[in-house]
Amino acid sequence: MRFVPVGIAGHVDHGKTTLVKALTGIDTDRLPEEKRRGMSIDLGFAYLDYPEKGLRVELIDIPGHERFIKNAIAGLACVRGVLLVVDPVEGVMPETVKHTQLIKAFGIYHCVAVLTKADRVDEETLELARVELSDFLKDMGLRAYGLCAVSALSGSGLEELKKTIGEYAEEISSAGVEFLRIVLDSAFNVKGYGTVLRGSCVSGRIEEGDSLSLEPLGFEVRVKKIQNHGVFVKEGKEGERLALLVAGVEPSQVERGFVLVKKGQIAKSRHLLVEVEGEMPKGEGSLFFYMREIKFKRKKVSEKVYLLTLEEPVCAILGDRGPILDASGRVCASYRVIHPKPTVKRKRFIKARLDVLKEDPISYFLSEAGFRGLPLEVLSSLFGVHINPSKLGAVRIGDKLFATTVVEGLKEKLSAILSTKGGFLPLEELKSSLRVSEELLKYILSQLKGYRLVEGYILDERRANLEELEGFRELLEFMKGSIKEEAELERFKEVLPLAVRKGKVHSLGERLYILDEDLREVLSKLRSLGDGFEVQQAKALLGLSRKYLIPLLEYIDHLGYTRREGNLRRFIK
Ligand SMILES: Nc1nc2c(ncn2[C@@H]2O[C@H](COP(=O)(O)OP(=O)(O)O)[C@@H](O)[C@H]2O)c(=O)[nH]1
Ligand SMILES: [Mg+2]
Repeated sequence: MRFVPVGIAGHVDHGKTTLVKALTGIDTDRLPEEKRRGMSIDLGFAYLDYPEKGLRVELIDIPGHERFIKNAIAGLACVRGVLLVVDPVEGVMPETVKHTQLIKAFGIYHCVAVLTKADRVDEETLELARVELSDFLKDMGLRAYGLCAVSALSGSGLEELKKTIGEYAEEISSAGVEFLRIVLDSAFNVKGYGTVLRGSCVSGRIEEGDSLSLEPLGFEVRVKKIQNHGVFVKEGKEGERLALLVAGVEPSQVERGFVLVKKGQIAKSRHLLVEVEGEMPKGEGSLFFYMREIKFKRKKVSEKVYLLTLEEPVCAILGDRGPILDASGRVCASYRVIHPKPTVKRKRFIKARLDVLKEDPISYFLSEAGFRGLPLEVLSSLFGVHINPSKLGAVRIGDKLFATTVVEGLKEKLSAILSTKGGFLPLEELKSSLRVSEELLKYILSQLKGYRLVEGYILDERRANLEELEGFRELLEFMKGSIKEEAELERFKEVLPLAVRKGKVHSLGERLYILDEDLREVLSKLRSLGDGFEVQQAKALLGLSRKYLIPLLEYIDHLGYTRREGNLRRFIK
């Protein structure tokens, strides 16, 4: 079954709640206060089934009174379509206008228009109202899928409206997002069972037993049972109203607008790059991220683009939209996320690449990541879908992606360095001076002809005598584990001085040599004897003859690690 969430918008008392009841039999004014005042305060949820289409329209009734505008915003945050309800006697009213602006702020540019209370007006009034409403929609840039006149009282027009809603919902495409996001609107405790979280599944799917991450808290919660409108189901999916029995959180810890995601899918971020339509608030501002109002600080990047720092992190993806409110709570603009997780926040960097960001965001993300590379799952997280790396035209090294331009640039830089500095360049040194990862450096080297990596050194095959390089490697291999006499190293006499110069081998004097790593091991063994030691102790520990031991200990003195005090040597560094 497909689920399409449709919101019911319109001015207070224009007949939204009555219409939902007439269509579905469900009374969405369930709070005692709503009953007493005869007015919707919070959101109401009902549904309309179209079994022949395999479709359930999830209806979300919102309060029309201006005092509850924030509940109305929350109600429209997760819908994919709208019924815009107008009373033909009153016509378009202030909340009709505000709700229409809100719908657009959330990126919806269509609706089914409904004139209610048709029993109360004559044909002529109805016709006038029809004209007024359709002009209004045209002015607002909202496409009316249909314009129906109904009476909830007499039932006239209801069948036709139901049919129209079904056809409308059928036309509404999926959000095209694979990763799960369930936006929560309430949480409560059911005696004997535990915490129930209710919300709308914006994208993705879940199954019983899934472990989810409750954001922004970061709590892990486990889904024990799933319901859709009071019926147990094994899985939940896009568009569906869900009640989840969960373990891992108390109802009091959950606030409206918290989001459930799968671990490692949509990462949260405190920063968003957004494109804004309308007037940014002069002073303090807030935005609605789905059902949640969050204050932000801003940095202007260009006429319409802002870098926002949110008071609370959100799990956003590219293309998320919503309204922006000023300090008085008035909706004054709308935003569209053009980068859900900017890592480079310098205005100049962003501004220079705005066109790229808008036209080819992947290129932007790759160039933003630069030498660090972009892990594939981070890239996927920005879009909310599994990205296929083979189609990107980027360079893939391990689990990271690099822009081709970044790799080419580095290649040039490295060639230039190597051609001036020649062979025997330590990889470590290059890694830190270029600030690139070993993986990337090795990849580039493998692309450059004439260079090789031997024992942590980059060797220029054209300049260095290859035999010499081999000898270098063999020397290090040969010396492993023991002190060697010069005579033993006869066949390495060409490369020995180089090895000493590079610090790979130490000359102890007395024509004795030791590998750097072996010397370090000797030092750490000696330290195990405590602050100081006698020659006898060192001899027993290292198992060396005096012929080797004395020059070795004197060399260590010479390096400043130890000082001789009579029979004793003390560590001084
Ligand atoms: N005559 C008539 N009254 C209606 C109709 N629909 C709603 N009403 C009345 O209009 C008032 C407001 O309706 P309600 O559904 O609460 O409006 P909402 O604020 O938009 O949810 C109530 O008194 C309803 O009984 C209708 O089709 N015909
Ligand atoms: Mg109502």
